[in-house]
Amino acid sequence: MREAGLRVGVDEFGNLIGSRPSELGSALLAGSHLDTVPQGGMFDGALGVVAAIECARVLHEGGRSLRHPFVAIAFAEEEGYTFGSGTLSSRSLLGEMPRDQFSELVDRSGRTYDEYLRARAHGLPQAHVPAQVRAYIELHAEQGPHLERMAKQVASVDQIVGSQRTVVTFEGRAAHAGTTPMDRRADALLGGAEFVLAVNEIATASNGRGVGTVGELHAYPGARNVIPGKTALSVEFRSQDDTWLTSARERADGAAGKIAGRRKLGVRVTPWTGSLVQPMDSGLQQAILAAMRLAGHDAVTLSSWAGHDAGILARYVPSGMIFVPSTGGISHAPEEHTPWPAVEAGTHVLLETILRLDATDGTGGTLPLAYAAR
Ligand code: HGY
Ligand code: MN
Ligand code: MN
Repeated sequence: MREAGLRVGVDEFGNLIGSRPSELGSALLAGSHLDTVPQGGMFDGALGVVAAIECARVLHEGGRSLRHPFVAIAFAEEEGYTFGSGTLSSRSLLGEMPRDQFSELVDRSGRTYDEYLRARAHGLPQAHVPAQVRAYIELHAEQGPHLERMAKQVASVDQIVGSQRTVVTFEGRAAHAGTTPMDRRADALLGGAEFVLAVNEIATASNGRGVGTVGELHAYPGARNVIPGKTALSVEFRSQDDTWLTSARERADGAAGKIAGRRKLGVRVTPWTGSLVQPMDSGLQQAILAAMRLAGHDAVTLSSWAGHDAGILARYVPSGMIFVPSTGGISHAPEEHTPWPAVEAGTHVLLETILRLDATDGTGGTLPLAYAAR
């Protein structure tokens, strides 16, 4: 970031910020997230961060100044793997994760989010994201098969998928795996296994309107010779249709209750959380499509089935996304890859979009920053 002419700092939520001042009030933000999932690939998130820095470098080395301040940002905890809460750093930044809950979010080692943030010793100056923002643009891998199948290198995003998430816990009775007859068991893992299939059935029956996943399933106490007394499952549904999400959630609640009743298990469903389908700013979509045409690409628009920080910022300031293909549609896996020509094409379109937005005076928006230290 420094070589690209940016002043570097980290904010209190761990977001890495590279700033380039200018005379106008509202800033142009570009970036993505630096964290990933276990055994993830090297494009999800990181590509958008590096592309934003590359745009700053090209402007810096070309001696090209912008009317708007430019900020390259790397959000810290978008995947939500550490504390089980996605887009955590951007939601903390915007006050959507209340500070009084920081000590309730606990990582696998038992350390709270609060302790984690206090312990950060990056040795970099404190920085803040500016409140007045002209636009936020995120370049990201599509993470699906469409662009590759269409043989296109770049697309504008029209909306980001809605989601509903919860944790379902079945409770039975831990007992000896050898001495307990089959008809005297309250095996919580059987309830969990049946529920995994119920989630899959709800989503499969939607004929593409929605998807459903149980990504984590823990059996307790988790020993070869103990009948699980408890199982906890992560459940998530996603859809471009908010109505379907509500019905999927209701059907999952019903299935959990039925399975527990039939198997004489206890069941708890933690309050569902999630977000509505989030449209991208139409003005930004037009700017991205114009930049694509200028760079010689067909105007292609896709919806995102992945969540992004752009989906959070879009609630407050004009936000847009640029997609590049994922080879084989694979992501959240070590094989994740985007062909280099598409990386270049996406970064070029990002730069063209930044220049286009810089030349015009849009309304922009104000981020409700939740910084403590001013
Ligand atoms: O889960 C997602 O869609 C994103 O990768 N965090
Ligand atoms: Mn991801
Ligand atoms: Mn991502």
